[in-house]
Amino acid sequence: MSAYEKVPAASAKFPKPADRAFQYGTAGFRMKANLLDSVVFRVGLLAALRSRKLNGQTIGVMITASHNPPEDNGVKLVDPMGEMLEASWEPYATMLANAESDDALLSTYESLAQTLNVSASTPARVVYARDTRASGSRLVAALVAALESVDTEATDYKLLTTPQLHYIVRCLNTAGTPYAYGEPTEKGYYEKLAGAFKTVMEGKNGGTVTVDCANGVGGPKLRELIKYLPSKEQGGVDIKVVNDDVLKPENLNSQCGADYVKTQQRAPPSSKATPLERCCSLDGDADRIVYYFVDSDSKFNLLDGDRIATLAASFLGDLGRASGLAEQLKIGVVQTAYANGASTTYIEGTLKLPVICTPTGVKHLHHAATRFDIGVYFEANGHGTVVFSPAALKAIATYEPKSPAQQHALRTLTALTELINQTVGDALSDMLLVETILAHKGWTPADWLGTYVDLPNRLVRVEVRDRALFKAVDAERKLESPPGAQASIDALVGKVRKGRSFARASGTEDAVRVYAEAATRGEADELAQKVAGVVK
Ligand code: 16G
Ligand code: ZN
Repeated sequence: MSAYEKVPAASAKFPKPADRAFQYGTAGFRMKANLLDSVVFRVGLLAALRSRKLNGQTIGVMITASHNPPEDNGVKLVDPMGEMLEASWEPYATMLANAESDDALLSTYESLAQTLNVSASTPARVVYARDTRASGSRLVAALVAALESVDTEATDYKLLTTPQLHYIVRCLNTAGTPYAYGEPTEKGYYEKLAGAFKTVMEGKNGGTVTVDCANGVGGPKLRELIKYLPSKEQGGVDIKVVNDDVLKPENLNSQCGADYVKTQQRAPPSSKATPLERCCSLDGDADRIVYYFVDSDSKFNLLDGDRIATLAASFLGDLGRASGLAEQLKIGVVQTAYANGASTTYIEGTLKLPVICTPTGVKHLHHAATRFDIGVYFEANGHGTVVFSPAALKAIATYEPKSPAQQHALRTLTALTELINQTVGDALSDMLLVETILAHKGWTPADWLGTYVDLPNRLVRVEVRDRALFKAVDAERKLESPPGAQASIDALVGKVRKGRSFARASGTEDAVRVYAEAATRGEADELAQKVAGVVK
């Protein structure tokens, strides 16, 4: 008799839509919510299997579709240290999701358990949460049915931002160890961030910031966080919360949020910000953030992930030197090919820090960032954070400061290791980081923007017959196939000043994306159009 004999009957309530092929992509499964019940059920089975494989360590399941429209939803797994699911397990998720019948699902599951040498008698522990989408609670029911069918200890954390769930998973798995990450509760998250923020803001004057919450889960969670933060009078920041309506699900990500602002290159139409007022936008699950302001000539200025990365790297570099730890803390920055070339030049030339380029997707950047003592990683779209290596944490914790100035810098550095959510990019934590740095540097957003001048750039989405034909190499900066395409792109790039361009198949949509930058707007636009012509 199978240890998993309850699976087929449970699965029968969440039948797989016929003629559908599912794939665990860059950020899990994501699609129209009405197609997702069977997928969530099967992801639940996989979460239990992964927990058993890892000796009962807690695995997280997040139900969200991030910046996608309200009728979509998605599901992704969180590994024990709060990272994304290990890539070698993604194909198992895909296999389970595509099993055509309840019995096929059982046999796929059993053979996976056998191949992976997973014993059904090992405990399985799973925690889960969801964003504010209307379909979330229905999908949670599918998840719970799966977890019950394979005897899993499960805890419902209800509504959370994606990074809050990542935080909780890490806390649960490190409790009682020397690497304990914090209290595994939502309150613990707020207390950790707020405590660190109070310390880093001591003696500084915070500014005022308007936060667009994309009408998603970030809204209520930011309002909660604010209760723990010092007020502006107490040396904190004045945070104005807008677009935090979660009662009308259709408003989610609609005409607002980080993705809208980044792709439209404009403030949400609802924005009432006056010139030079500092604003930022979160995405629907609050793991992305971009800043922006309108200047006195009504020009819109975006401070995206590249800008946050350069700001953070510059500040951490200052603190490394001021604390006397510069030698022991090798700082590096991780970007993707989408990073503006001017940001890369600024990091290497002005900040004198190394830059690594990786393929798109948080897991690639995160992994590369762990190669530095302090790894700063951001995608241009606002996904990112800073990770500190165990050696860096130890150096920071044990260094004996030689002067009051060193002591002060060390105290700030220590608090930053607590303020920054090191598990994954976290819009709320990133916002407090940016506010801290601006307060320390005494900068306005215009000062921040003035550190370097972005190269004009253009992003084009190209519909192609078969995007699988497009194979990128060299961190997606070059096309290996179709044959000849790269040579044509190189020839076009060579004709414009400061030209750079690449084409890559999207991991989330059926399209190829073309990015181009050049010395002038006209040249960037023309280069993008011509390269789009090559891939069409
Ligand atoms: C996913 C990734 C995001 C990336 C985007 C690229 C995560 C959590 N999310 O949303 O980082 O920027 O895909 O989409 O890794 P694309 O492949 O369609 O350009
Ligand atoms: Zn997101």
